[in-house]
Amino acid sequence: MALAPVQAPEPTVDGFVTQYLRNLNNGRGVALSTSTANDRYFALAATVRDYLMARWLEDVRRQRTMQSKGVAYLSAEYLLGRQLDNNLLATGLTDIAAEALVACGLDLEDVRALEVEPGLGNGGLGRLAACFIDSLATLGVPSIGYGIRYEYGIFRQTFVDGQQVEQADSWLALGSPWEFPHPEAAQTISFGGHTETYDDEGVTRTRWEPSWNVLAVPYNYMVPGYHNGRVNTLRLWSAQATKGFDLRVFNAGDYQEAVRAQTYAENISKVLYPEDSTPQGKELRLQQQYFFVAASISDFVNLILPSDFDMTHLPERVIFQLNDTHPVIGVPELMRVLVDERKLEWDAAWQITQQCFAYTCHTLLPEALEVWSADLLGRLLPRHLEIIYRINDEFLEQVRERFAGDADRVQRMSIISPDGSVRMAFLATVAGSKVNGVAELHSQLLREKVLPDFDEFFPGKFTNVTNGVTPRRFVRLANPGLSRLITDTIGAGWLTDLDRLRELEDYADDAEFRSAFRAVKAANKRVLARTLAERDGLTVADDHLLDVMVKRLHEYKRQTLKLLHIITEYDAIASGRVTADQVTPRTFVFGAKAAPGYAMAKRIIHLINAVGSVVNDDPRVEGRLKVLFPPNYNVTLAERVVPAADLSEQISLAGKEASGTGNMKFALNGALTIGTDDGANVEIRELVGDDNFFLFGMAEPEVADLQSRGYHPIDFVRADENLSRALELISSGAFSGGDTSVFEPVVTNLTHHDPFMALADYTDYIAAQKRVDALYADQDAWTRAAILNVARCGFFSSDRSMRDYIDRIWHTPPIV
Ligand code: 26V
Repeated sequence: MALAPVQAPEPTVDGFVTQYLRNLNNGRGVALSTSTANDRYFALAATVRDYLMARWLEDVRRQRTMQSKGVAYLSAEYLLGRQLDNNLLATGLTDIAAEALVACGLDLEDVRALEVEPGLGNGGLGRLAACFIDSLATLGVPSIGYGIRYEYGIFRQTFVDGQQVEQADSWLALGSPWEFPHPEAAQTISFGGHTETYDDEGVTRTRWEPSWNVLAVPYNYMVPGYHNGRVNTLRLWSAQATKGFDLRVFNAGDYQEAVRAQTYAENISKVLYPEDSTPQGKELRLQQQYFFVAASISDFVNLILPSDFDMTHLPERVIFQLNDTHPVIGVPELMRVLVDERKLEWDAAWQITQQCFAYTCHTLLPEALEVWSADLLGRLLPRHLEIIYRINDEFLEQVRERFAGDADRVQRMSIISPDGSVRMAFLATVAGSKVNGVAELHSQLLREKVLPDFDEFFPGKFTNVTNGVTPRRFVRLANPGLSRLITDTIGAGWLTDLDRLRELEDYADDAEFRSAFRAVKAANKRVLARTLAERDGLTVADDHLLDVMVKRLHEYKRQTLKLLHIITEYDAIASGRVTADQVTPRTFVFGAKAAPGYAMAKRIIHLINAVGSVVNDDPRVEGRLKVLFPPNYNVTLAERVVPAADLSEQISLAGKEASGTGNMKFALNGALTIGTDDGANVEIRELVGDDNFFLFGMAEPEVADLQSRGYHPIDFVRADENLSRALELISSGAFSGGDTSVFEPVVTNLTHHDPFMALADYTDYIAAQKRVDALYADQDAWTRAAILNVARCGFFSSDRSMRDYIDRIWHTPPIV
């Protein structure tokens, strides 16, 4: 008999029902009548999987046998969001599934609500990785995503008396129907010990004698392309103790120690670090990084490539894309594999390695660039430290040759800093074939301010790829109403060719289209209102301007500036200078998690909640200003908030936000942006036009100028009475029941040593908000501008980002 792979079930309602009941009975061991909600969700997920399986197996087989080059995306984070809806959409089965469930007496809405999103990322960087793998599958690029299967993802945020309290995110408590574990294919990953040299038929080689090992168990996830029958793989690694290690200790009679060792090993993939942008140099984090990178490189080199593969041809088969510095330890790891294991000459190995890596930088904050102490590296990865030293020695030798006598430059460019630690961004830059920033401004500042010596030394190495977002999740799934309107107006096809949104420009002046567009926005607000009512017991008025700021809480993002605007509006009413009916009715929505150790960020969260309580409860406001702060902002909530928003707040200090990707999601869903000239805001404004964007604040050169002249916040307080009143309200205890101490640190920070100069942009921000009010008063003009935002932001599809990576960095043709 022919051993053909499985066939997909019939894509009909009957076929779906049959397969669904089979999965419920055989997979879950329950009858429909005795099933739990979780059983019904698992069976549905399994059924969708069944439709993807044959394609997946075929694509995996092809990627192993083909001779062409593929991308291995290395990322410590993937902020995936829920999978069910996305996979139904990709397969085109949404309607069939809905009908099939009705036939079973069930409701798709109810069943899909059971899915817990895998929060395996902190914010923009992790969500970007998720958008990229979606686009790679949709474009049909041979690729695999590698990362860590954290047992606990980003913490669940709750508020107690307005203050953030973190809870463990046990997303796997009920299991996940989307993963395929392969314990039999585990890789052994080593740590510690020492190195020694030995004679190998006249050649001196180095051997690493590690002191302990863990197992890296792969879990595979399907990554379906949109309507193209392609399914790529995301492979996340989970740490497990090796048997041998426990046994040795166990035989020595110390059972407790054996169990402790096991726990130690399994800790490696236990929890996602919730800090974004302030690396802490923690040993466990370095273990996580090496763990997943070593497993991934070995997986590709030893398992995906044929066993007799000639490593000198490696660059023709793979490019390892480094998502920030987190996977950069892969550079010395590949060198170790090539030199110590495959016995290549150092120079040949270095040639190969340099072609096999490329590095994306996602920040400009100097404190966010990772460094590892030589001490820690030497203890955990002694061979890698040696390799890094040699890479550095040879590199600095070249620098000395090119710039004889310039000792200063040599020190500036050294991968090893004067205090002896390893600068991972420098290592990535020296090793990578390309280095890219994530928006035009960011890439420019990266070249000019962060790594200018390297830009001079490696002409042509630096490039830009502006970020993007997947329109499948963030337009089609999140905003079905707008999607329908677009398709009815310009036809299908835009979802995989987002530039076609341009065709909507003509309709901005069409009154009928504008009213349909407005109706969609109103419906989305009602959906959000229902979500927030059910989820958090919050009420959203449907006649308010919805003004949204959702992103991680960080001083550089300046949630405080948004707060000062709210307080100023409130103060105008509370002091009797205006009556409530003279302000534009607005609902301010915040979503933000603070890193658990970031005290100032947590205090700002407390302040937002405190201001919310006072403003929301003051009868003089007559409900015309509302502050809502639903806890635990995540991808699932983003999918409700973004389509409902009128105004998108992108107000970071110019030069600090590398790109932002929320800004793109809002613009594509017809919100107008109020923003500084920062990150991708710059490109959004260029595309949508000045009339359709509320620009305010200092541009980056002005920021630099003010910094060099000396920033004196008090000057700005003195110059603007509204600002001094708003600050005084906080100081006076108006939002803390008269207690003047609670928020004093926030005010002191803003007025004395705020590196992000929030007060310098206040006056201009308020002026820009007045322009918002004015335009909003003219609903036709506002809607026109919103439509033009949608029409002109097709550039921000992550499909375009992926094409840019392919053209500028990877040179990996899609397979058709
Ligand atoms: C750094 C660290 C340091 C160690 C602890 C864990 C951790 C986790 C993440 C990071 C990365 C910080 C950089 C980052 O997230 N950058 C954001 O990347 C987005 C995608 O390119 C971009 O849109 C945002 O502007 C940028 O802040």
